[in-house]
Amino acid sequence: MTRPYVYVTRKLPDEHLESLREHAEVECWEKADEPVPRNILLEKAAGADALLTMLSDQVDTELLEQAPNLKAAANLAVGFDNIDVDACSRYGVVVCNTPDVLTEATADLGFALLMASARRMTEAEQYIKDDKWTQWGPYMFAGADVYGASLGIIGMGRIGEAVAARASGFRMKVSYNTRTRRKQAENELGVTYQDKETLLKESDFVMLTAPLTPETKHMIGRNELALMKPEAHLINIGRGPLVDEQALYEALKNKELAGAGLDVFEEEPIRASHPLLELPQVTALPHIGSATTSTRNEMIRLAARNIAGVLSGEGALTQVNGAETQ
Ligand code: 8YV
Repeated sequence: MTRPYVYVTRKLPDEHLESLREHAEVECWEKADEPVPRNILLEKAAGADALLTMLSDQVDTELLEQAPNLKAAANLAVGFDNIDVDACSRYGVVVCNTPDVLTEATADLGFALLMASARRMTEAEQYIKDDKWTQWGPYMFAGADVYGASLGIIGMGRIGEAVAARASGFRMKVSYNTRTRRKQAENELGVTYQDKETLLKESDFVMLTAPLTPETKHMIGRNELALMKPEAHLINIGRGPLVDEQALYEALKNKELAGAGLDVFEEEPIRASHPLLELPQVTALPHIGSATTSTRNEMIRLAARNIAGVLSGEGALTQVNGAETQ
């Protein structure tokens, strides 16, 4: 019997793909830092039993139609908005993600962005690099307090909870808003449920950790930003399209909001000419929420084990779509 064939859409370290090689022939796209071109992805998918994909790869009907043997698409991310999950279910393709292993690293980065935005760290560092630090003034780069401030988390999943746990060490007053109320988090973390409007009005910091769905797209637009305090900061570690960037740009430019810490953007990657980058009160990162070496290693291992599980018939560890695909 021929061994299954798995296509991996980035060059990933061999040692983390071992569990996969036990079950399949594995081929990786030759580059670690550049996405596989769409035509090559389609060509490889046509002969593949499984794909190990990144957020930059679209797994859609066009691909599924041309991939008759495909049994699994394992995304190297907890989010899977690049994958048409319903279509995968219809085509009998198991969709997997990498939850849990990236929770703490992503929450760390969210908190780092919050601190950086509050204390104007990017702006202050640029001041030194531009060789402007020739004097001192009592309000030079005066920012916002983090300790004791209020934090509103929108999207209280695993990452939201991990952010709340960090915030408790800073004695922050944490509220949250999410589709379904999380009583356990309320009891364990001392967080309070608030409707979105109240949360936006009352929070010194608003952190977005929600996934991107048709319902969450532009959940923060002109009206929502107008509810926020002018001294407040918006932190986004979820997905760029949660925020209407044009509205955010205007709110920041008009000083209706103090700052924004953004790890994600509406269309990634952004270029240096992106309008938000001209604003000193924006701290921007290139979507590196889960980028610690050990977390990335774990994510790759989990994605590989998921595919191995599907191919061996044992089942995936972290499957996104329903049991009907098995
Ligand atoms: C990804 C992410 O790791 O997990 C997610 O959903 O956005 C990041 O943690 C990164 O985009 C690589 O796919």
